[in-house]
Amino acid sequence: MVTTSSSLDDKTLLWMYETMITIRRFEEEARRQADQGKLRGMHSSVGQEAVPTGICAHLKGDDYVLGTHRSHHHCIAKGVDLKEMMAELLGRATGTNKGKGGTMHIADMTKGMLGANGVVGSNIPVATGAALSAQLRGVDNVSVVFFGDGASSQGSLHESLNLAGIWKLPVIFVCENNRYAESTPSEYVVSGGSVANRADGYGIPGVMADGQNALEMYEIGGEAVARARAGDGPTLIEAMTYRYFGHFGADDTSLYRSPEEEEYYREKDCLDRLSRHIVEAGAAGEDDLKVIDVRATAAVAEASKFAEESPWPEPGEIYDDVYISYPEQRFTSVSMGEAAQA
Ligand SMILES: Cc1ncc(C[n+]2csc(CCOP(=O)(O)OP(=O)(O)O)c2C)c(N)n1
Ligand SMILES: [Mg+2]
Repeated sequence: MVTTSSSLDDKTLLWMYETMITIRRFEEEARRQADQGKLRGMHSSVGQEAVPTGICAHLKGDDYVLGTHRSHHHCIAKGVDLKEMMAELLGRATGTNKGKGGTMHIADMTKGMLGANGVVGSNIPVATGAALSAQLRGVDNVSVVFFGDGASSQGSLHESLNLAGIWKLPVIFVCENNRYAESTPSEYVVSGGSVANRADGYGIPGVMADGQNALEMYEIGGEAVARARAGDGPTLIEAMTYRYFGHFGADDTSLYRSPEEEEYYREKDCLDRLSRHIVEAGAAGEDDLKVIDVRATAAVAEASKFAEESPWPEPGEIYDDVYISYPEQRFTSVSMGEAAQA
């Protein structure tokens, strides 16, 4: 068990608690909306709250985060507005992506959240590119990409690890190993014993973390972010975690995992452990934590109300913000055939 370091003050501890309880309440509400048929394609992050929270505690507003199909927790930890997120989930014009992205494609450039993405493994090179951009511009921003154990076997990770390794890019690769890719156990498909091991082949640090322990995520995240910011290059973190619910809403977990296994991980719940630590360390009392929970629940209820009362996008706007408008000249003054002959 990692203990509180001097850098983890009461304020940060309580920020982590509030962020994690907000994620959980948001996900519970999103699940209710999904059960009522108001949103589709929802992948719950309940159980995994500590991973992005411990890491994002070290990020500045203009650092970059990239996520996956299961990314509500990444967005909340990076400070994306709950109302705009819920509106996006419900497909409303007031959503982060004006209702055209949905649960799997939330992005908010103003918060450094460069995007969730439904294509497994696709954001890893994007995050590497964002880190390259920061390096070329000479700014100290870092880029963090979250991906799953399933994504860890995609070529996109290995190409990115190599490039980030040779150019010492300020990128942190965070594998959220929740033990399954849909119903496939990670130990069956991850060759070499662990994802973290793979960092050795690229000459960069690879670290295993207890993803159910917010304090440990904070410590390990802090070292990786400091390293990247100082120009010392990337880190690969494998955070061992667990999703409490199915891969998506209708997934029947009893087909591939036992109730005993589910119970085992629920007993290691990241929120329970963090709240126990906060009370034991004297950072706050149980009543204070209850107040934070009530505040988070109210913020989520307000987000849902805002989303439900928001307008749908206008049909005429369907192509707006979807395609890049190249300079007109490129397509109007020279036809493609003429351009090829030029
Ligand atoms: C390139 C690609 N292949 C397959 C899929 C279908 N798919 C969606 S989620 C998923 C499992 C991903 O597992 P993991 O990376 O462990 O993330 P988790 O769902 O556990 O968070 C798959 C295979 C996809 N979306 N994209
Ligand atoms: Mg997984």
